[in-house]
Amino acid sequence: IAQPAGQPAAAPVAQHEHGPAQGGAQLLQNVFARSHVSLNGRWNYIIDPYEMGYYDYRHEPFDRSPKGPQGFYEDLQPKTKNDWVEYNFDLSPNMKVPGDWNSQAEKLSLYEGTVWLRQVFDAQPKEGKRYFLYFGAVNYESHVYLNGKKLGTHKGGFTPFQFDVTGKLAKGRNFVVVKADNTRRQDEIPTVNTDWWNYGGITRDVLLAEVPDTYIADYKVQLAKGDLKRIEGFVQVAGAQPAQTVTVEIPEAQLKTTVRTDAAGRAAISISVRSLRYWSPEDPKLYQVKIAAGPDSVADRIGFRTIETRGRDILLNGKSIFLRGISLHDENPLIQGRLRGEGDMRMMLQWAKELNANYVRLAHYPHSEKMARLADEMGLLVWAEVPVYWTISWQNADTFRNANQQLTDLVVRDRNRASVIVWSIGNETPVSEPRNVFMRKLAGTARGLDDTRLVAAALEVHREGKEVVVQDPLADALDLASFNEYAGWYWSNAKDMLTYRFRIDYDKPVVITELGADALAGYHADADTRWSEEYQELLYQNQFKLLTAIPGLRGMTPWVLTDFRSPRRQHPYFQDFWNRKGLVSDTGQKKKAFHALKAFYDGVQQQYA
Ligand code: GCB
Repeated sequence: IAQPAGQPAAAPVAQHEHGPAQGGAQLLQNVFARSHVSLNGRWNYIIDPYEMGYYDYRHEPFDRSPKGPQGFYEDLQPKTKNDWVEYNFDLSPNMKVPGDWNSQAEKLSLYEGTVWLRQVFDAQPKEGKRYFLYFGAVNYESHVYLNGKKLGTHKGGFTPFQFDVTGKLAKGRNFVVVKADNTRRQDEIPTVNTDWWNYGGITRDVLLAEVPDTYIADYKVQLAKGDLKRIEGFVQVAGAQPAQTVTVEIPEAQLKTTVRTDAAGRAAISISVRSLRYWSPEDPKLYQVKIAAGPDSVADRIGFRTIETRGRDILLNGKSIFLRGISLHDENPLIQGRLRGEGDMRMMLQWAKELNANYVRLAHYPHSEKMARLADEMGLLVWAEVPVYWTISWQNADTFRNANQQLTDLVVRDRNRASVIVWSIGNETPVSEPRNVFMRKLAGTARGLDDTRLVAAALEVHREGKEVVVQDPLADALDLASFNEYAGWYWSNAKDMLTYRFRIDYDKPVVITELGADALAGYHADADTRWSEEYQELLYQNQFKLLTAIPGLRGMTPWVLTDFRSPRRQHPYFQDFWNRKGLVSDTGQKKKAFHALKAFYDGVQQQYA
């Protein structure tokens, strides 16, 4: 949730289609295509476990009242030999942005708390232009200051936010200071307990974007739900004169429409389609889409496809498909840390391609916008998720607002991506009435913002004797019967699991969101021995036997593409802070189960060809 400085913490729940008026500023659609300067690079940083750069000795924040110059955001330099200043960014170490801090300094590897980061940059602001300071993601809570003045705060480690800095930039030298705090808290999203590394810092791009004073703030250009013959959506103009004539053009498809926005800057668009090459994993065709309004124009690359369910089928462009998927985290197994850029992302998606996957689950939080764009280009369908994971504070209204905002920001950011077919509102959340209410409202938000995709969640199973049962009151609000099941690992074992069978009483496509087993790459034993590659391989083979007996099975994303770091994984030999359920190890070695899954997917592909 982005809050401007000096505003109350509770923002209204945003349900309207063109995105919320965020605390900071409404997100600019497709920011990377705008005129901008990158603020990526080396940022000086100060580790501040006691937050002494934020609070005075009475624990009052410096930035709430004129208390004097001790807040680190002022970036002070002593002017005389007598000046008292107890910090110094220039003399402090630096780290790469984007980049999590844990992987950049030994001291920070297990750190959870506040780090201050500062970047100095040059600007030449022009009259008649608007400027936005954009952050792709900062984990978790950030306070942002420009030239010593607070711009606002933001919560949520994986969604973008921005501040309108028009009129706040100096000609010449400027400095931006970010207080990033990755402390885990029960009432936040995610909560204290997760099975992944709590990487802190500015983990995605930072840039300063320039747009005309009247500008295209947002748009959606997609096929209408279930209609291969109509492109629908909207354009939202903002700034000085929001009432504008807008054109949306797809030159290669010879499509064009001109509409007038209303006083609030909004225009619905509807274009009938003669012929299009529809986007699919086999043919990930992207068209250049040009949008112009008054002094502004922006171009995007957009694919067109429909996605629906009918009974137990998932229809892509009207044809039944099977989701040959794999789950992945936003983490590089080879070089510690979050994925740093397109090269890292391509490596991950290339491994998925080598599995003969047509689908990825980007777990358990929004991955980078670049990842979704890469999936568009490489032809991979995407399940996108928010970190509503395990034991959230279901009854806390602020917690809900936060989850709802993170979901909103994800949907607004990615709703032009053909690859994204599922909005996931959470993972393994324990059934209770407050949870059902919370999650149903999230499902409503996703549908309200985008009615052209599926809404789902990774549910859980329980066992009744030898039956594995999927029964969740939330299922009615979802498009898929999608669930995690760890047959052979957290219950039963790789052999005896075959004595179970599934009972799923929903007339919906069944998609297994997780299954898996830990294996230490290179550890070979018989298939009865846990942690061995042979055990993991047998478990996969027996999973295929169990799962193909489910009539509605239409896809799966086993857990997980690569080994990943987790503080919960304590076995000193087999784990050592690694979750070893990867099909690819932390040295890039493919385990036996990788090949088993690929062989299975090759067979499935034949059936669905
Ligand atoms: C799960 C979670 C996932 C864990 C995985 C595991 O059910 O959704 O985040 O990492 O199990 O390995 O236990």
